[in-house]
Amino acid sequence: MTAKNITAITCAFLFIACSCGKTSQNNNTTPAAVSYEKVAPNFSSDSAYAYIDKQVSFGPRVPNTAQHVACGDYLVSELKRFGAEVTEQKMVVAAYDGTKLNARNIIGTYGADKKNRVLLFAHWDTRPYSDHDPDKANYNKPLLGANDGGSGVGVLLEVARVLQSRSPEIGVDIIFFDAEDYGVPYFAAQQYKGDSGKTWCLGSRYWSENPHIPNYKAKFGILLDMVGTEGATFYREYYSHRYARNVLDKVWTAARQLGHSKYFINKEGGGVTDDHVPVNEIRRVPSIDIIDYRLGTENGFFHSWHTQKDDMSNISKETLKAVGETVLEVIYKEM
Ligand code: AHN
Ligand code: ZN
Repeated sequence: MTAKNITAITCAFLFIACSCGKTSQNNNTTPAAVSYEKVAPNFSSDSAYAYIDKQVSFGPRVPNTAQHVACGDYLVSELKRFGAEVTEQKMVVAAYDGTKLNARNIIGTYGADKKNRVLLFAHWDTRPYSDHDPDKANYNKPLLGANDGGSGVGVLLEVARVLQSRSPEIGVDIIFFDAEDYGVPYFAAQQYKGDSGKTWCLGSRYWSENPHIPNYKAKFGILLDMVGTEGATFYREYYSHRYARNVLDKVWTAARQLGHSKYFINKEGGGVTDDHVPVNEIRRVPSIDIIDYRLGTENGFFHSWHTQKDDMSNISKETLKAVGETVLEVIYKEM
């Protein structure tokens, strides 16, 4: 290689490195251009909030309980009410400790005949353990999951309502995955170390291996997980970056244009074992995780994560709106 070539490559590299740094700085500090005109219909955060409240009113939604069945039925009826074609995928999956979980993925389809599709997903089950509660006596208690289990579904139900009001160009599939949050409890981690990552996300893993439509494909996917608390911060999560960098760019750009850069931070975050991992690795739909990640906290998540306090008092309509508007904008711009 000639010296000139090396210089050219070095310059190109420096240019890329510098422009990346500059872009991320701008995205965090520049307010949305005043001239930006939203293309999507309005997202009602009051409605999204009400759908979360309703889920929480059933109590914890742990597989193999009556509350779980009742809430699942409610989600099916809501998707139908909003005009989706609904598929229920019932399955039995084995938890880390051998418990057989009666689980159900709930799928709502819009524009079934359209080839270009986007997949939106969230988990709807709640954790049987409050294993990060400050009080040890609560470790074996199930939690309400307003944020963890309720919020992503609440936002997507409101997205469903909007989809019915005006069809976007592309087809949309909304999947509520079950049995995401039955992973090895923190207090038993010693016993089960090794493949503990595979004990989470059982519903999405099942669907990725057995999609409701043979060989199901979508252009891209967006997972919403813990999207409801005040002061939520969404970083560019590691697996999302690895498998679906352009989707991160698309979503973070829409958020910036809408003035939501306070929530959508244009910086890399850590990796989270979540439902987008099997969807990326098994189903091969390039998917990102919009997940509230807190830098500098002990476990990386919001203060009530996996505690008895994950209740409605944490849910902020402003945060729901930022997420819902951003997702809708991406959907209505897609061809
Ligand atoms: C783990 O803690 C391994 N994954 C986080 C995924 C999760 C749990 N999302 C909600 N609850
Ligand atoms: Zn959880």
